[in-house]
Amino acid sequence: MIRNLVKYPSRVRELQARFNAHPNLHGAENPTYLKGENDKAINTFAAVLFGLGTAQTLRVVKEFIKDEPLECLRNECIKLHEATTDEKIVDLGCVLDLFAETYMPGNARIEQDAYMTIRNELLEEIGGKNVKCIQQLIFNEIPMYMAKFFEKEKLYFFNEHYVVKPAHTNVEFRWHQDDAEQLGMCVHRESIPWYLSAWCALDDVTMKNGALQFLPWTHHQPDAMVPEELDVTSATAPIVVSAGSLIIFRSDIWHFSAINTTDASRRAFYVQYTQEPIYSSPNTKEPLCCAIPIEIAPSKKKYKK
Ligand SMILES: O=C(O)CCC(=O)C(=O)O
Ligand SMILES: [Fe+2]
Repeated sequence: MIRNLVKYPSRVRELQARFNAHPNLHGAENPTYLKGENDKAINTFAAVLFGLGTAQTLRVVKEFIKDEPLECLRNECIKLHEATTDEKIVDLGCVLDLFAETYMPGNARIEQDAYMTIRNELLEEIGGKNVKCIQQLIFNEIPMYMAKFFEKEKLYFFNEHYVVKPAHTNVEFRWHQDDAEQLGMCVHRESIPWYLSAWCALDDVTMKNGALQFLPWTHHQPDAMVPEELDVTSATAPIVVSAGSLIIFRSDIWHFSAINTTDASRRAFYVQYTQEPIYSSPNTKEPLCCAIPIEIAPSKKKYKK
């Protein structure tokens, strides 16, 4: 089965349904991945693939999340998984979203405390634990690391979800750009600057359980509108990383992930940050998903480029 990206943020979901109905954009065959020079697993130690910034779009950060926060993310993901079935997960495009069924009041979209209050309530409902380290991770550690790629003193939390590929599921994420999927129905899409996703491996990622591949920015094809138009001969090899590693990439970079042929789920936590608030339309100040400001004090830009 070939899956489109099916996230989204509650307000996007309705737009997404229309987007998915578009025959040119949905259910298209995955372009054949031709083996080439770079058809080797990039191992965990290839910490930097490409920089981020102007010509910088993709970076692997080895084992960024460890110990307690990694366990806490896994526990949340387990609770979400237990609250549903593998079949339903596949129907949901492998996305597990704590907020999927929830109406998010305006303040929870723009204020960290209000957001966390709802998040913790939802978590409690499924038997999860309210732990401080996740808030730290989402609103401090990951954004502080990401800040250097934006070159700004402030960034905005946009969205989070888990991506679970259950054991032996024949679901791949066809080649896509996240912004095309998430902003597909925004009339003002052209004016929205690129944003960044941190894809955090919660399990060791192997060649068999759904590793991601990217089309390097050096081979970016701005004219390709749909995957069929994309030449992926220069794609990276599947990126093999250990649990806790981040893959940080820009919203406009093409990527793909393979099926999971193993006996265990392949889980990831996916969190996104924008340079500016993204509103649902040019005439409103309603965030498309969330637009929670995070200040980056210059002194906190502690991670070296
Ligand atoms: O986790 C994966 O396999 C890919 C997820 C992805 O690309 C997405 O959710 O946009
Ligand atoms: Fe994606």
